[in-house]
Parts: sequence; structure tokens; C-alpha cells
Amino acid sequence: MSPPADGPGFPRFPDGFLFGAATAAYQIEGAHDEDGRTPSVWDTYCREPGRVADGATGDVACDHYHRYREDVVLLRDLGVDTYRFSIAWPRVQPDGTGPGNPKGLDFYDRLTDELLAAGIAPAATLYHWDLPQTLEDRGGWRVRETAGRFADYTRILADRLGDRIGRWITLNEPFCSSFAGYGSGSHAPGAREGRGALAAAHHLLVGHGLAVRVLREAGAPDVGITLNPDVLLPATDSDADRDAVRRAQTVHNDVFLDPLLAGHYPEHERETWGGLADGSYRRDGDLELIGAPLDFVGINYYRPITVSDVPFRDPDPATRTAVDIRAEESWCDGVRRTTMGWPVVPGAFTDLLTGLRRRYPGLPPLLITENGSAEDDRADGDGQIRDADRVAYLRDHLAALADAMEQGVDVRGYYVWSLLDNFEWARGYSKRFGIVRVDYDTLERTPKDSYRWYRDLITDHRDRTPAQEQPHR
Ligand code: IFM
Repeated sequence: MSPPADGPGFPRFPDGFLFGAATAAYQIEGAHDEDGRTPSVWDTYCREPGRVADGATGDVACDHYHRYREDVVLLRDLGVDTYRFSIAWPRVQPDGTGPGNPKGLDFYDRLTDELLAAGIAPAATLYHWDLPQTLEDRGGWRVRETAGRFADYTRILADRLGDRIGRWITLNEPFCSSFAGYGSGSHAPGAREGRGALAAAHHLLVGHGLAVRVLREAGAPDVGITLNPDVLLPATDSDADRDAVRRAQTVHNDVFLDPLLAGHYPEHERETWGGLADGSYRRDGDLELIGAPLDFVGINYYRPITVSDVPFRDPDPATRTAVDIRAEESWCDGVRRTTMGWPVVPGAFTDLLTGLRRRYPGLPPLLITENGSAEDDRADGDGQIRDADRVAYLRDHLAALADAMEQGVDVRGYYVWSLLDNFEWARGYSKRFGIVRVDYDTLERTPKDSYRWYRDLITDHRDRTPAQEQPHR
């Protein structure tokens, strides 16, 4: 193990290594019906009783739409090289088709300029789960047409912002938008359809491929996708649980990684899904489109999960969910858990990264596009948030990252999740991931100890390695 990140012998990251912070549109922006924005699938889902904790919505969230200047000041004072945010499709193309919405585009224009003026390189995610409801009404990601719509939307953004944004992330965690959105129903649009989830996973990848093509044509210098591959461990030594790990590996990892990085569909899909994996949603040429070279792959890592064999609950392949083998986060006796219930196992982060390098010899450079922890933050009497557990989480995971890099994994940067406490999807506002606290009554921002710790780490790194990224202009 490397020494702790904040002590003497702090594991050094190479010259030019990027430190950043990340957020996503629906989680922070609010202004859900302003300036022409239409509902996304998440606006709809939040209004369905019982879907989201406490009936929460992203209507106001952190009000970043109006307070983005204040948030850029927080980023500037933090000293990050780069900021990862996402663009809300229903804000910039409210019908999911046709021309861009000038007022929505103006917002991202202002945000981009504000970041550049602060010396921060913008990294824009095109799709962090907020599909325009109008497109869901026409089939959503179950239908191939949505991939084409995504390419058109990408073109609008490349035309408007491509002169100033260099780093583009096509999709965030397509596992969630497909298997959670259309399989388990735990995310918007809340469907439970086995085949729909498989078709969605494929169409998301086709959309990714088309978007990469658009961005290349526009001359974008730095294009990638963000995935959340999982470290999957058998709950017991039984053969059944080991087989379940292989199936879970297909659902969580191979269905995305193999077409993107190895030019083939996953090996064990028949064994995993039987007749559901009929491939009828695939076309000749899709693999070439999906597998176009990338400048980086973004990796989001939080925790390992364990897998136990769960027989398909629904014997009907037409309605069976594609994720019945979904693992529990129930492992790791004696290991601390975050308030998400997620076990804290930094070594699994190292294993994930070294495992990816072994499995995919042509692996592009990696960016860690999310890593962080939800904690039970409380303000002390003096108003300060002394989030020692989050500091320890970040320190240990950065040390685990440094371990992977020492073992030869090419990682170019790290984005902490998240700059702000925000709307944590089906958990509403009950989970706080921010290094800055947001008071949801007053919307006041208060940097936590973890913010100061991360700032000091960045300063220390910069003092030792003066080379920094120049924001793309
Ligand atoms: O908040 C989410 C984010 O939107 C996607 N990755 C995981 C985070 C924590 O659950």
C-alpha cells in the first residue's frame, strides 16, 4: 500500500495529472420549467408516488441554474484543473428533436465562459440520464431512433460550445440508464422489461458511437464515455454463486466494455439472459460504430458488490427483468459503510483498474470521473462540517488509485463526486455526497473539511508539479 495521501510521502501523481470535481444537471440545476426547459423522464418519475424518497424532485435542487457563478467561485478557490458537469437535453432541445433552445444554450455558454475565466477546463457530459419525456413517449432508449436524436442533440452542442469545450463525455453510466431504467425500474423511466433493458443498453451504445462521430467531425480533441464497471465478488464459495458472478459480469460490465473496447458482444449473454438476448435490436456495422477509438474511458467507482444466485423471479421471458441476478451490497463484515450502505473497500478500486488493464490490452487512458462518499454530515456548534469519514474515504481511494498507477494503469485525472450535496436520484436529498454542504432551505453553500483537505492536496501537488492543463479554448 502507498502511504496515506495526506501525510509525508503522499503518493505523488505525475506531472499534468488533473484534479477535478463533478456534478450532473438534474442533481443540481433546478429551474425545471424555466426558459423553455421541458420535463425529462426524471421529472416524470419523481412525480410518481413512491418512486423517490420523501417525494423529492429536482425542481429546485441546488438552484445552480441561478447560482452557477457562486459555484464557479467555489471551484476556483478549490483549485481544480477541471470541472465535470452535464448538459440537460430538455433544456437545450426541449422537444428532443429540432432546433436548439437559445435560452437553454445560453446558460451553458455562460457557465463555460465563467469556468474558462476562472482557469478551469470544462468537461461536459452529454447524457446523465435526463432524457426528454417527449422521446420517452416515443419509446425512449428501447427504440433505435433515440440514438439518432442523441446525435442531433450532440451536433447542436458541438456547434455552440465546441470552440471552448475540449473534453466531452458522451454517456454517464449507461448501465443505470438501461438496466436500472428499463430493467429493475429503480431509475427513470421505471420500466421492468427484460428485453427493453437489453435494447436500451444497445441503443445507448449506438447513440454513443454516433455522438463520437459528430464530435470528431467537429474537431473535438478529447472524447470518451463514462462507465461504472463493478468489482463483483461471490457471496459464498458455492458453484451457483460463482456462476452468478459470471452472469453479473455480463450485465454490469461486459455488455458495455466488450463492444466498446474489444469489438465483440459479451461472450456469456445467452447463459445470462437466454432468449431475451436475441440481438434483434442489432444491425450490421454497429460494432464498428460503437468501437470507434476513444481518447479516454471515464470510470466511476464507489464500492465492490457481492453476488448470489437468485433464480429468475419471472418465468416469462417477455416480462422478466434483465437484472434478477443483481447483487446485494451485503458483504464485507467489519468494513465501514457509507450512509448509502456501501462498504468502503479501497483495495477493490485498485483491483478494478488493474483488472481492466489486464482484460483490455488496448485500453485507452482512464479518467476517474467520479469517486466519493455519502456521509451523515452534521454541522458543529461553530457551523463547520468536520466530515472526517469522507476525508478518510477520499484519502484511501486516492492512495488506491496511486497503487493502480504504480502497477502500470494509465490514469490521467480524478474528479471527486461531488462538488455539492445534491439530489441523489431515488434517495432524494437524504444522502449527501458533497464536499460543500447545501442547506436546502436557504440554498447556502458551506465548504466542509473535505473541501479544504482536497484543496490542500491539489495545492501540494501543484507545488511539486507545476505543469497544469491549459483549459481548452
Ligand atoms: O449521484 C450518482 C451519480 O449521478 C452517478 N454515479 C453515482 C453517484 C452516486 O450514487
